Amino acid sequence: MSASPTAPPRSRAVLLGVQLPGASDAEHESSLGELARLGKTLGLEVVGRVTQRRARLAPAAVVGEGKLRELADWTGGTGVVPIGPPSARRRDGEDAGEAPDAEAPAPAAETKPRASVVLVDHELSPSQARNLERATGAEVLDRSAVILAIFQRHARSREARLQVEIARLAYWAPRMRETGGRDRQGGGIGGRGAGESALELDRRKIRDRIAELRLELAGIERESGTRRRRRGELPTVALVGYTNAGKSSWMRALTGSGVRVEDKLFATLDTTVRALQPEATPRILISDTVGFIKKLPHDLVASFRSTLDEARECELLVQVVDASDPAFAAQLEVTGEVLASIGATESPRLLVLNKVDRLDAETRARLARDWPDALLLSARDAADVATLRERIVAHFERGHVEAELVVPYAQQRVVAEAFASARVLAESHDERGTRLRVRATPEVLGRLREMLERS
Ligand SMILES: Nc1nc2c(ncn2[C@@H]2O[C@H](COP(=O)(O)OP(=O)(O)OP(=O)(O)O)[C@@H](O)[C@H]2O)c(=O)[nH]1
Ligand SMILES: [Mg+2]
Repeated sequence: MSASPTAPPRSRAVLLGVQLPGASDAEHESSLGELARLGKTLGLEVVGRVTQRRARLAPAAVVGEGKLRELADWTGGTGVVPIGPPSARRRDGEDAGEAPDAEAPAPAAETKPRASVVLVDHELSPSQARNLERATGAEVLDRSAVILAIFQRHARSREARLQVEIARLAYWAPRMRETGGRDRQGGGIGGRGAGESALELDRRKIRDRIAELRLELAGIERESGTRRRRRGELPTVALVGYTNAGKSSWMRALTGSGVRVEDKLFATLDTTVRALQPEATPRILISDTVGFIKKLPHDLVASFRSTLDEARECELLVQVVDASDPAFAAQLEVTGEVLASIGATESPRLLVLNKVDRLDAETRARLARDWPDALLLSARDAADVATLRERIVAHFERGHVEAELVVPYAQQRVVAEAFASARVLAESHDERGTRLRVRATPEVLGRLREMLERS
């Protein structure tokens, strides 16, 4: 995989994870794997990992003293927290439930590539982050910081950039004093140094800046709200799901649009809306938007609220999940939680177990048994694309009824109207006029009949 063009070249990272009592080995493994992918998406080369089973995160520096030294071995730091709040001076033995880790010892220091970044699979308090930075001499990023940095790099539109900037300032404001001892203007992966650095501003200024950005964002949101209302009559389908599930691939397949598809996390940040192709009557709009991930930073969800309005205000949610990912059930849960948190619980949902082309027949059969209401599909299969299109069209035609209309030749306006607002199943001509077999809502049929009677 090539590094993203904006990433500093060849920065190396080491992962730090604690396996807490509630987490199974598989969950722990999949969470670290995801963190590694997030790191790669940022252009980092993940060279190692340090993990520990603990009853809880160590309050001072996440892991115990021994593990901290192992971590510092990767980064070239001292492995000890020099000075800090009282909690930093606690001895390791006081932390309940620490068990020795059975993993093989790390390779000798001379043969190891040095890492300049530590990615931590947990939310860190500002002092934990500072302690880890002091002990490792490396830049320390927790999950939220990594996700924010990816969003910052992938944001394209003015709206997405404003949303990310607000979330980023809100995240870094309480952390700037705590981590401000080292100067890495412009050099940091987490984005503290880039552009208008949070370090340069005090907290009050940050609050002012956030207020200013919110105001600007509100202006843009009013416009997009207007845009949504203007197309309000047309039924809309929102593609939602975990990041990298294949939403944009389905967007391309269903609408023929050239949206970005990448084997990257958070490739899409901006909402795209296009008509379903071949067109249905009336037209059906499909929207593709930002993906979800576990532990999505709160500030980010809050600032992407208007982007996520598409998911709240649609008539049908198509929830896409990567069925070839062993952790897909957990991803479905996360998607459900985020949808609930933004209030998108009313729209009917269609579940697509995607990427089934990667599965063997046996696994497919098992999934079909376990998920009887889901569609097992591949965005790469033309027949599957036709299937989903039909299901979407059928969803909107549920309340539709079939009828026959005879339109005298003097009233061809009604024929045009029928083609615009109903699905025309058959058309023939005889001495009385144009004979149409149509499917439409009772309201549309009523309107067409009224037009015929009026003349
Ligand atoms: N084999 C296979 N790969 C797929 C399928 N659908 C998508 N992919 C691949 O999965 C990766 C992610 O696809 P995207 O469509 O960008 O996923 P997304 O859900 O839009 O991801 P984000 O925008 O990053 O949240 C790409 O490499 C796609 O080519 C599928 O049905 N089969
Ligand atoms: Mg996408």
